[in-house]
Amino acid sequence: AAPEAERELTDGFNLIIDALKLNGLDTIYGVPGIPITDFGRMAQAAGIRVLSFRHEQNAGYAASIAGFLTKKPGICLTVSAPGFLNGLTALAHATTNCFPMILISGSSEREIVDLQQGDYEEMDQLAVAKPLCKAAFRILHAQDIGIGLARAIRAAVSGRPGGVYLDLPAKLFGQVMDAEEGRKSLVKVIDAAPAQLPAPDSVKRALDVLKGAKRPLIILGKGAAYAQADDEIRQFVERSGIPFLPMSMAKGLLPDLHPQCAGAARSTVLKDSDVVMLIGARLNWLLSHGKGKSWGDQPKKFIQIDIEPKEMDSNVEIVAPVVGDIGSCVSALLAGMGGAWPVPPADWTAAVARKRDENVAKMAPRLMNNNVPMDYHGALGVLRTIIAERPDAILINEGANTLDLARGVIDMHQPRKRLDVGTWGVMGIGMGYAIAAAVETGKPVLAVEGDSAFGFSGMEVETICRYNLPVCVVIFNNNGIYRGTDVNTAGDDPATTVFVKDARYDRMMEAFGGVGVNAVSPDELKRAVNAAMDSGKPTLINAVIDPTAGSESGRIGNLNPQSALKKK
Ligand code: OXT
Ligand code: ADP
Ligand code: MG
Repeated sequence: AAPEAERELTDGFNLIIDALKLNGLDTIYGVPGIPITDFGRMAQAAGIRVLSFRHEQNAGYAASIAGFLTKKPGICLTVSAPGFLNGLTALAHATTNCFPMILISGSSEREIVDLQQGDYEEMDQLAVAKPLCKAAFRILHAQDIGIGLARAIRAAVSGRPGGVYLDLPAKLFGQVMDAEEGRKSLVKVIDAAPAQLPAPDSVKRALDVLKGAKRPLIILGKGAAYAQADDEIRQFVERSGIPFLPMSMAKGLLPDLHPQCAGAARSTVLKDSDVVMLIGARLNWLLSHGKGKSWGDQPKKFIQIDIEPKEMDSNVEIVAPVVGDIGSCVSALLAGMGGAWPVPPADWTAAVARKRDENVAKMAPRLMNNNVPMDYHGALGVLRTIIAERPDAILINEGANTLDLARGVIDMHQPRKRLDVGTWGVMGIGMGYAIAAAVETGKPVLAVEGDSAFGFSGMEVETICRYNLPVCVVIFNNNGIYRGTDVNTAGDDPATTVFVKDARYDRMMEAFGGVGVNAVSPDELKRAVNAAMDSGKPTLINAVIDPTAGSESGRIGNLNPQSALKKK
């Protein structure tokens, strides 16, 4: 053995960096501070892209959507206790939405934390994280870094993807070990998300049910978009001839203008279908749990394709569960369809098309209005054209009216181009998603934001300018949450849902060197967005929207509890 002085050494800092790189994890979204500042510097020096945010929640949302877009776990890096907690919302969000992500957080001294002696940023982070994520691990020894990261990667991406917490106590970073042994301790994860083939019986059962349908429907969810089995899904839908309904983030998986798309006939297909095949979509609140008024009174049979067996029968009976990864399941279905597959009855497909065309025709004139101030439809009509002309741009969308109306108006043409509030309907994903979308795909990004929604992550416009990202933010500024017109009749404070009137969000962008534009008409909006998309310069457009135009909670006002004691 070489004498001690000549031995090549490595340490926790370097081993974590090497382990990340070995597994192709080349981007970190985070906020620096004790005990991870030097780690971030060293990672950057070692060629990892380290994007430094203004708040960990936004870095976390960025990591979560990076996971959705790439099928690799998005990495978020935070400091102890408060930084960790700021990132935790995003970790829980990733888990809820089935996005693979790893929240790596520095933590304080175990000995002090466990005796609750009041260390700097003391918190038992592992215990706090555990109920909110898919798995949580702590690494205490440098020689376990390789295995620890391998476990985190597998937990995040295999089976149903989700958020994983990785706890790295401050002391770990400086731990020294022999470099050669260190290299040997690293693990390159082989086949991190192994294919999960469906049982042949389950495939046959599903096809039998589908074949017997008179009014079949396919619902595509964001799990189908995540799976990146775009060709197989398209072939299956087209060979079956069945109308399909995309959930919000599955829009564009097949183009919204596809002749079989039933997005604009949503109520009709939910009510009148007799067999519904779910592909990577859960029967949660967004689908009214598969029962009740929106599903009509016709008896329904559900077929469900999902990688998570426990998802079956979660809300209603699933007569044909197909458990496996979507690529494998859809391929097996295609193989099982054989040469001749009966097209669905023409009266059904014609009825769906009729309803769709009716709704599209009803909306068309509203999209061309040139009202000043703009209403949602006038402004969205312009954005819809811009996305049609730039189908590879990524659309980020949050708000209430701004979300619900944009979802309906803006057709998507390619898979994974629409990223929005997801399963929780959460405000605050906007700027984090925009940053990660630009970084991970290199495509131009258009973020369409309610003025309230934007406020949850607005400070990250500095981050967008700092990294000079091709992001155009359009704020639908209607002076508040849902509508900008509430008044408080009981005192001088403004009503709880309104903001400063006629605020100029565009000036925020100018403060950091980006382009700011105030747009009051659809024409001005169109010019400004096109200029931003052409130049790729960070741009923020304050789109002035009629404060009376929106409705309470957008399309989900029915979820607001009502007081039985009406206003006095
Ligand atoms: O078939 P029918 O006839 O029914 O018609 C349907 C379609 O067929 C048709 N359609 C079309 N017609 C023509 N052409 C086309 N192309 C077309 N496409 C579709 O249109 C109708 C409607 O279709 P849709 O939308 O598909 O169907 P529907 O019935 O709406 O679907 C139901 C749902 C549930 C699937 C759908 O509505 C949905 O996905 N909803 C998601 C809702 C959501 O998640 N909302 C966000 C949360 S709201 C609230 O909680 C907010 N907060 C509180 C808060 C939150 N969220 N988070 C945090 C951290 N803190 C607080 C806040 C603070 S929103 C909010 C801010 C709001 O203010 P902003 O200023 O930001 O925004 P503004 O409202 O703009 O002011
Ligand atoms: P949406 O909100 O679009 O309806 P959900 O998030 O409710 O979609 O559902 C996504 C579903 O997709 C989850 O149940 C998840 O287990 C499943 N899923 C995710 N990835 C895959 C995959 N590769 N193969 C099969 N199912 C998947
Ligand atoms: Mg608003």
